[in-house]
Amino acid sequence: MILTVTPNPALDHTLRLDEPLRSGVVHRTDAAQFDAGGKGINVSQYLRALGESTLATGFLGNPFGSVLRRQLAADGVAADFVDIDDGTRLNTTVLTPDGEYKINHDGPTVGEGATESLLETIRRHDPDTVVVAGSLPPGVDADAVDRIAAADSWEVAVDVGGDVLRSLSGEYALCKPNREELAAATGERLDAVEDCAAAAEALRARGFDRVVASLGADGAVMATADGTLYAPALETDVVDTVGAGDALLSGVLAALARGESDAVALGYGVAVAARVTAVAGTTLPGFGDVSAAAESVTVSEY
Ligand code: TA6
Repeated sequence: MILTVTPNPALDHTLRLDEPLRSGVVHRTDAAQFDAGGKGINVSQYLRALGESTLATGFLGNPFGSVLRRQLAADGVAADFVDIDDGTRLNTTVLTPDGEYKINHDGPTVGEGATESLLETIRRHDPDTVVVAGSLPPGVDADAVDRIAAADSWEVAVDVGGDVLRSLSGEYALCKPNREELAAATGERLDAVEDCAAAAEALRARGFDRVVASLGADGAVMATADGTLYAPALETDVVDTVGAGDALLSGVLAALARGESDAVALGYGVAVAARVTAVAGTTLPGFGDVSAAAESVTVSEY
């Protein structure tokens, strides 16, 4: 079972406009949706849709926390969150003809003792793998992530900000930075894929068995003890990129959990991500033939 920890969940509000954003103008739209969000929650949503056993936990505060609980229950995603006094945040994405605008709130302050409650919750569910994904809210720092990693024999995968990645000191099965997070974690300027591949290998040497870097339209790389792999992005009509990195991580973890090789896992993750970018927000796409799509991804040694 893959348990996801979302320290800073969000209610994702996605709006679509037919015109560019302009200051001083009241834009109107009827294209708006609300999704339970936050990276770990998205990973559990995708893992469940891919047929993997998963449970979502983290910190939730009302009023939006109850909206997320209702939505996850309606989606059939097993969840067991730790209640906090402050309110869960709202993240907003505005889709316009000239681009995608994302505004992510810092999130609620998480009080003392909440991390211990979270560890008790994780232990109660006895997971094989724990995924800590997304930003850390005020009151939760890299030490808390290291405590989760060291608390038991479960494997830990992380998808956290570059500044947090740089501060981790534990041993991790996998991390999944995007290009910006990889640059922040390594202090390198990263443009070309080969720079990202080298940076992923450098980061791997700092306590991560695998570093999977999501590179958007440039695809993804995976640095492992046996070398670095590259997979190009699958051609798709991109609606928005919300959840793409979470989908890549979900596909890689699902394939590894089934005993697949690193190369097969990377190709599968890229195929899952392509499905997610073809729908708005973190709406669940169809994953029926994603295995066939994954076979069309050419994974090569970098
Ligand atoms: O990757 C998509 C997403 O998880 C959205 O659900 C949105 O809430 C955002 O990313 C949260 O990321 P953050 O880094 O702010 O925790």
